[in-house]
Amino acid sequence: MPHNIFILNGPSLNLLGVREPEIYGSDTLADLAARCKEAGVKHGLTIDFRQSNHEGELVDWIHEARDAAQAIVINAAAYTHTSVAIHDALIAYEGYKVELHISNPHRRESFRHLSYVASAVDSIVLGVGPGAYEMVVDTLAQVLPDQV
Ligand code: CA2
Repeated sequence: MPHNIFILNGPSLNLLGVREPEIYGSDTLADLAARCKEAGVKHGLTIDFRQSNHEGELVDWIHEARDAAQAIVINAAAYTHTSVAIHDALIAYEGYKVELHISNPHRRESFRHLSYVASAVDSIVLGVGPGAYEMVVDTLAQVLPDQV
């Protein structure tokens, strides 16, 4: 079976490419999903790319990943800075975990400087822009143990 990767996106990321292109770029979330899936095909990884505006739904998906995915990439968006629930769900997930942000929250308002996700993940990618998504898929192809 190929490795499966859940790429989970939090609130308002459905607006990517529609507003604030100076911060988040002009790609839509559908563009990023397509590029991640292409990268997945190249590496023999399956990509399950999702977005929700609801904290509990993100928690449910992290729980689902326990039996369904070898890695989680999560851009929890604003919940990054508020959600103990997402932190706890990630702690309970035993696969490889990556926190991703399109912008660098540390160069922005001080309320973005705290991440409840950071202490629950293996790796963090910040400030690379929208290309971070496919970059992380390429990196996971190297990091995940060889498939049997
Ligand atoms: O840089 C990132 O990826 C963020 O996770 C984006 C979040 C923000 O709350 C984090 O601090 C950093 C915001 C996502 C909202 O996305 C929008 C996209 C286009 C227009 C409006 C919002």
